[in-house]
Amino acid sequence: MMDGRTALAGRRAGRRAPGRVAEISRNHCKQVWRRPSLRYAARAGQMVISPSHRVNVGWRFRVIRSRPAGTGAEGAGPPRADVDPAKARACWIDRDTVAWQVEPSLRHTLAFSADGGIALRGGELTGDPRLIRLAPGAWSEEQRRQWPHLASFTALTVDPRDAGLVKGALRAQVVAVGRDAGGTLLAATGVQLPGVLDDVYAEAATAWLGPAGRLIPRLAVWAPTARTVELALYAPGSERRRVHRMRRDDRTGVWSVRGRPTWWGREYTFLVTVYSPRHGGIVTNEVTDPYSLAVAPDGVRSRLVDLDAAALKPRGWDRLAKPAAVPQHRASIYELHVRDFSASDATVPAALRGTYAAFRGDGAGMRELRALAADGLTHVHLLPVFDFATVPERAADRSEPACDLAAFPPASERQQECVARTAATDSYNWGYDPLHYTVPEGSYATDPDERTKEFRGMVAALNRAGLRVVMDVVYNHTCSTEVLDPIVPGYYHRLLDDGTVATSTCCAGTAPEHTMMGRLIVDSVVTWATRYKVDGFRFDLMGHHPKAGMLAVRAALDALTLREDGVDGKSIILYGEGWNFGEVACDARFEQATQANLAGTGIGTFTDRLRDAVRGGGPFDADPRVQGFGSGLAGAPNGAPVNGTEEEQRARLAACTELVKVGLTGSLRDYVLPSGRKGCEVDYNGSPAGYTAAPGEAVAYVDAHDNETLFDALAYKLPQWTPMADRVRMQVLSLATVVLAQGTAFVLAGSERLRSKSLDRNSYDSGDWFNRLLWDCSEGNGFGAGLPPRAGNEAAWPYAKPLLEDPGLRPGRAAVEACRAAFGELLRIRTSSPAFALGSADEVRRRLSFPGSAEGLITMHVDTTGLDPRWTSVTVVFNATPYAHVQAMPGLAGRAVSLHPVQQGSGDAVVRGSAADPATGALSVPARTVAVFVAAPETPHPETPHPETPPLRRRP
Ligand SMILES: [Ca+2]
Ligand SMILES: [Ca+2]
Repeated sequence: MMDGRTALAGRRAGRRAPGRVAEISRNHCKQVWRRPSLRYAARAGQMVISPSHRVNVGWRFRVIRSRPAGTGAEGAGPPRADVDPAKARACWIDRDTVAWQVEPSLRHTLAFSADGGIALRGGELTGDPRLIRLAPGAWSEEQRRQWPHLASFTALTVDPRDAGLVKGALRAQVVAVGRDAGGTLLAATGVQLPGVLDDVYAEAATAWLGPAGRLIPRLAVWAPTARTVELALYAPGSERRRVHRMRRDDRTGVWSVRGRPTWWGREYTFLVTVYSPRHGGIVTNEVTDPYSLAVAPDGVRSRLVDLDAAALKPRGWDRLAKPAAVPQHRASIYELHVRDFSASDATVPAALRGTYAAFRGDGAGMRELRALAADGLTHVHLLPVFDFATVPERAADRSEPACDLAAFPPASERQQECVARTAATDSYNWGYDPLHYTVPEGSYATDPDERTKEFRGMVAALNRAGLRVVMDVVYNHTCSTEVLDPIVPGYYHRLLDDGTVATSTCCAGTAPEHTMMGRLIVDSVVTWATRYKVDGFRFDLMGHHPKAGMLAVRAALDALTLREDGVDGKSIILYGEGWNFGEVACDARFEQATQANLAGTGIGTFTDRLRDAVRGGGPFDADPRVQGFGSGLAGAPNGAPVNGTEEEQRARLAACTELVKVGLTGSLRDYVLPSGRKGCEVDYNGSPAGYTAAPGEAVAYVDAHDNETLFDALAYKLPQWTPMADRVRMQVLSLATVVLAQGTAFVLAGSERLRSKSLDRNSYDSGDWFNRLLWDCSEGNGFGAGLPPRAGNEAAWPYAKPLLEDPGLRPGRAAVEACRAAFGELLRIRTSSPAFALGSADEVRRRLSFPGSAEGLITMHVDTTGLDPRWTSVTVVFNATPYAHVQAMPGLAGRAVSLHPVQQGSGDAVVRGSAADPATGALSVPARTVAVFVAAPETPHPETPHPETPPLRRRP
């Protein structure tokens, strides 16, 4: 997930050939290569359940009747290049205007046919269509602003005499036509409709949609282009169904039906009869409800439920007490996958492993989460838990690896071979393949029909553990075009110039810039916030959303109140992937929700800058041994030629050190570093390193679900002979750059215990085995579980094999426990003082400084005068070198400086060896150590605690 390039090489690129994408840059866009990768096993809405049995898993969709009319070039003679009604190169952007790259002097019309009969035969159009006349027009400023990618097209204006035909045309096949004065056909193409639909049916934006009602159920679906929409209501537990007519509202294009109380609990679908460009004719699509609040197993039908029903609520749900709200600049987040959490945990009853219900018990994982909360962790962020396509929802339909995986050697190919055999049908996938945006995933429930109640039980359990809950949401694409598109063909997905669906996100990219897709996102987020009490949202590929859409989400959440809605919407945090690539790059279609564009909004973005500077290199280096600040670049060279000469290494260390400093400020764009450069003037691969307007807009991280875990990255990069104790120290030092940074701190679950995926860089479908999260230290950390899956990792196998075979790289209990303890200390230090949550750019500028340090060291000094009741300053020394250093701090001379009380009580004797000399202010810091020093007021006097200062939290 981690940057434009990561997104590509990571789980998203599907099986397509390499292509080019743009990467963010402030003033220009440069091109970088996309690399193909594998992520989605299930494509095109079909999933192989067994070799002989395929089921539809798309947003339920099948063509019932089809009357193909043969649209497309056919008949005698080669078609002219501009005559191809099967493409859609014209864009009808509002009721008056069509944009088309066409010779303006032609005579233009929109030809439309209610029965979809327009086709090309013998160089002429068939089908006796009706015509809307078009005249050459001019772009208005507003149109240019709204449609920048079309602004070079010819604007054609609908003849006012034909305005009355527009609504009829929108429910028909439409073809844009250009002829010369003699009537010869010179241009013809299909028409993209989203703009005109948003204009003509603008009132739909506030119409009620989806299931509603308490006693009498109502259902409504937006399908403005449909000829008819009917409701198919299924008999309980049966394939028998009754079809009910639905009434169309001509102002909104919404079709609705009032039901009977007996309908509650029943399964339903919509039968949408509509012109489908893809099928070239009128088809009837059976679809699930885009506003589904419940679905049958595997999402094959929607289910009519009232989420207020007692049967869907765990005990105490209505009175659930939330942990205290945490502002984004103080949040610390633990990224967790529902299966990883308990699938390998023997302390959880076998039937509950890998499920939502595992969070309700008292297994090792829950005990650990409570301990982390006590240390200061504030949020658990869950990888996709909305309904996705790639895991069969009934356990009986799944099959798991049949081998004794633990019996194979540590660098064997056998584990990954065995996992691959069942990957398409096992219980595991990250889940970035949305089916139903507003329904919990069913495979995580002990019974898919209990998903709502069990999901809520998980939220309640996490909240009761003192942790708020963030959902990873993936509104930027659907698992295929069989989701949403069959309801309003050509509307919900983003279309490229020729009318094909954009797939830069990996898959069928949605178009949140279209009104009703944008509204669906807002409505879905609000439903999760109010009906499931979710405390935060992480937007996948947020840069593919308009900034305006993200602000609409923020505004909708901000409007939620405890009194009216049961939740305090302002306490809900929002952050995401602000990468800049694909067909939307560089604001090509709208102002994107990218890193730099979101400055000032309070919406956070992941900072790939800090990640790369600490780990070294980037996620796609052909040679994974490139070193960084936290992986040996400072004084522990690994000897790999890829690191360059000693000169080059020193230059890169200086650059990485500067990037880490930018990260520590909360990636502020205007903070002036000791070098004299502002954050935004520091280079990161041609882009500004600093880009936020406030530290809460930065999400600092050194690892996440994408790419190798931090432990695995260090395994590649640290010299192979590095003792395990030193590996732990570099892991802790790397994590400290995140936990002690201004802004949101984000860690992958398990990094506090050296989690390894056996060097797997893309474990989206690597099964439970490679994704194991081991709470029992005696089981190790997952390193040496075999060569990682061939797909996506094979090129790195020559590097991986000798490492996986090396017993020196497999940590024992003491190493895991030491890392976990040190991480807890970092969290407790973070929450011990407002120094680490200054909140605003002004405060950071005023209080935070970087005194000069030796090469390989970063010293961060925070003046907490008047802010912290106990201390007047906090000084952190990150010593990334394998040598002890003395950091001169003349400003601390004569002050009551001491090691932070948490570190004075540390279980790590090395960190306890850090010392301050009060006479000179000199700070002695051992090798590979982060030491934190605090200065007490010179004349101690009683003070009242600052209201914003959280109490020092202690482990239970
Ligand atoms: Ca599912
Ligand atoms: Ca799988």
